[in-house]
Amino acid sequence: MADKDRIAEPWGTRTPYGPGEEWPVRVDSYLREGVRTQDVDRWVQSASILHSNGDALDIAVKDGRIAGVRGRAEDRVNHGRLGPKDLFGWQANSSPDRLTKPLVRRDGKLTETDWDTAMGLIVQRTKDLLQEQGPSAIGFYTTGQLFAEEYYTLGLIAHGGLGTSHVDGNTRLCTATAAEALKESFACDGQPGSYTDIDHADVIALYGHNMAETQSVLWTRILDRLAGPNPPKIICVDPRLTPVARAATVHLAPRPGTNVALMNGLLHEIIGNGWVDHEYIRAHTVGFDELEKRVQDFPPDVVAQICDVPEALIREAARIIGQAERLLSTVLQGFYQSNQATAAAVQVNNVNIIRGMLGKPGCGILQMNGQPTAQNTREAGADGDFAAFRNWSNDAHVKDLAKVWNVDPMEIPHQSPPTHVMQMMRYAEEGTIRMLWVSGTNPAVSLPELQRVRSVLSQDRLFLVVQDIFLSETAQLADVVLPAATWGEKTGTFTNVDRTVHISDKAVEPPGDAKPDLDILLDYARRMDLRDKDGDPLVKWHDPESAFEAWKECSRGRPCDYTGITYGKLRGGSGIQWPCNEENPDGTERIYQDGKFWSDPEYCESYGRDLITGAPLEAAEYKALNPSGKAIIKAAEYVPPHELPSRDYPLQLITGRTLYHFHTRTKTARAPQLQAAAPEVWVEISEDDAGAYGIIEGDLAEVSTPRGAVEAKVRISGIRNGVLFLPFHYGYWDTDGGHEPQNAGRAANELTITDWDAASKQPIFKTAAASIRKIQAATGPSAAPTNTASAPVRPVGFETKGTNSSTADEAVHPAAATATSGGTP
Ligand SMILES: Nc1nc2c(c(=O)[nH]1)N[C@H]1C(S)=C(S)[C@@H](COP(=O)(O)OP(=O)(O)OC[C@H]3O[C@@H](n4cnc5c(=O)[nH]c(N)nc54)[C@H](O)[C@@H]3O)O[C@H]1N2
Ligand SMILES: Nc1nc2c(c(=O)[nH]1)N[C@H]1C(S)=C(S)[C@@H](COP(=O)(O)OP(=O)(O)OC[C@H]3O[C@@H](n4cnc5c(=O)[nH]c(N)nc54)[C@H](O)[C@@H]3O)O[C@H]1N2
Ligand SMILES: [Mo]
Repeated sequence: MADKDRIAEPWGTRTPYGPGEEWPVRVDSYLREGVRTQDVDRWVQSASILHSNGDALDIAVKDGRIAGVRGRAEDRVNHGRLGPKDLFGWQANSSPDRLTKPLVRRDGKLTETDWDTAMGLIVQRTKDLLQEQGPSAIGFYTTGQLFAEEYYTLGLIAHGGLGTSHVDGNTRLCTATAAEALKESFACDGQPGSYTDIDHADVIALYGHNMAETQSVLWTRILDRLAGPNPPKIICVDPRLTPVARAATVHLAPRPGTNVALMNGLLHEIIGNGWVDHEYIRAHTVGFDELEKRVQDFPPDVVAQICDVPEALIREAARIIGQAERLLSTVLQGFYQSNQATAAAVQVNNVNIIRGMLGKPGCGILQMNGQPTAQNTREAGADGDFAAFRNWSNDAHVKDLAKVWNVDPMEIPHQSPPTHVMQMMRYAEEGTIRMLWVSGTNPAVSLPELQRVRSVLSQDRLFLVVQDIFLSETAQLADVVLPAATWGEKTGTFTNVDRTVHISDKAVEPPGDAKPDLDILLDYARRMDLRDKDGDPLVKWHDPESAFEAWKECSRGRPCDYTGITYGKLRGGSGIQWPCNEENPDGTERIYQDGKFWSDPEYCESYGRDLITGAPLEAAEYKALNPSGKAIIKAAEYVPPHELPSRDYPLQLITGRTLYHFHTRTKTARAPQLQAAAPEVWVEISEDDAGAYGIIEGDLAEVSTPRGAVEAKVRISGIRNGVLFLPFHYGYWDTDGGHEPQNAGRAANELTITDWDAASKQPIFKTAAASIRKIQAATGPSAAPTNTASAPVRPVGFETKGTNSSTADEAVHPAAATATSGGTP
């Protein structure tokens, strides 16, 4: 056992390994001060819920309270490792300001009440609205942070019970483009890559993905390859000098919003140099000719102009990608939340497709998820998708689901496309959505253009229900607040990016009267007396395991087939990758082997869309395009961002994350080690721009866009010229318990625009025109972390490190290959 300050060293000790070898085991653990391993009463199996990686861990329980966590050596995902959020984030569970009782608004004030009163109000309002207006009056806005069982129940209640199509998740802000890009290229959601591809790849390209900070354990796997023999080459596409960029063989730092131009440039070189697998293209794909034509307009010199990236670097990156023997590509928010999100993400798929690099060790695509359970929101249909990747536009699929649910197909709303959250906000603004039930998300901080969002959510005529574990910024605007039990206090399953399903067991009792989200939904269905077509209760399950069994039946025969998984099988060993069924009883490491896809017109989840207009393809159009189930190569033209720099707003603003915080910080700000590492908002600017604006490190600056202004201390970082970066974690809540309205002036989303990608409907959080001006001279450096993308270009007099209480244990098992690599197909 060794001690490590995991705030100063987020990735811990290197355990180098070579291509094709097993990633060594290193078990990380952290116990609350004063608790020793031998004091722990029991360990309860779970996985991390503070990102999409699915780090498996056990929860230590001491005297009925959570006392710490320890990574699971036997799990295929992390081989025992944990990141800083995994190690310290659980402390939020026992925060004294957890919600413990339902609240209802009386005379303008939120007042404690009992469950009967709170649920009675919600049920009465639902019934009144159904009578007055019908299901279109009611909307549900959920999350990527509950469990599969909960989403499946919510999807059934909303779609099959009430019959509303206003159902979406914050996954719209998060992974809508991941799902859409997979639907465009493979006609179905489902991740072609596996984390084990990192063990085999000779080139790993990360597009708009700061993996080092956002899936820190996955990055540890890459760091260990980089420290071993025959390391892979890394390509990084990001306007900031992130830890990924620092480790890269080639770092391309394009102008924000120019991803499609850059991708077309790379494809131009790859195709022009003949680095393509023509045999694979001919046998397994449609659409190559169109791509070849389209990218002709994007030679490196033209792309260099558009993206403001050196021409030689474009050629060099293309050569490395084009000559890779085993290419792993990953994509995240730098593409998904930027201009032309889906079109850009699809071009990454195209690179792997035309190189024939799919379904083989080291050859994968990870269209990443962000949130821990976002995959399940999509699978279960709680984001407007159709359950188990069924196709909304295929009547046979609607009938099939109606059979599973025992309802009339006509009762499942499928005539109009599901409403995405930005549209739901519009309907609420116009007054046609009159009840909105928000669970597990904090839109008053995370949606774009917050001034507008606050005014929509605080209207008198909107009945707002918020189901959360804290009195979040959003909960403060609610008419009814429902206290939820969370991770560690309830049982359920969830699925990470690479299709690995984990179980998370209940370790401790929730505080006060808080209830698991599943129980809240089951209670609502019962009180609403929702029935199937035989007059039996619509929701036929009563606890997590019976919900899981029902979900398995729904998934039978679909790509995300869970029928071979049981709670029993998930306990004790490693997580299991779907599809897992009779054919693949141990799960499936890689899908799309031998050029076989789920894109047959009768089977596929989606017929796809026009990448520029977002218009959906008709069944007949799709059949003509792809009659026999191949991969679809879709070209895209480059269209500049809608909001370009101007005289008043000469810079570009992008927003995103830091390693130490999770989203709106409701959990990480309550973990002292994490909060101390990134205590307040900052803005990143390049050294050249700082000079031009007469700004130095630590100055208080005002950042403005046409929507509003934010005040933040300046960090002079390695960000490219012309671009400003704001972390979006800081809302108007403060760790001292105060809710300071003046803090509204520090939330990045005061500045972001109401605009979204035409195909995925994902909001554009990463391209806005902005200006900056100094408003107060520095008294010291900004508090931004120094060991992440916000690292200063010159020393600022302090370095991010932890205290005694940030020391975690590391047990490296060098040759102890106890880890399993997941199922073989
Ligand atoms: N520490 C931490 N980890 C997390 C989370 C968290 O809040 N904190 N959240 C989780 C969730 S839900 C998500 S979705 C993921 C997100 O994970 P990431 O996508 O890795 O994180 P972001 O910081 O949002 O954005 C990634 C990068 O996009 C770059 N970027 C901005 N605009 C552009 C552009 O136009 N082009 C290109 N190429 N790059 C651009 C930014 O500089 C940034 O470094 O992280 C997950 N993990
Ligand atoms: N400007 C800008 N905005 C962004 C982004 C960006 O990069 N830039 N990224 C976007 C992305 S990718 C995402 S994912 C979103 C995230 O945005 P949000 O979803 O708003 O962020 P969180 O803070 O995770 O909110 C989750 C809420 O659920 C509560 N909660 C936690 N666990 C439970 C539980 O078990 N049950 C219930 N009922 N509640 C629970 C938490 O207390 C919290 O209030 O933000 C988006 N907004
Ligand atoms: Mo996300």
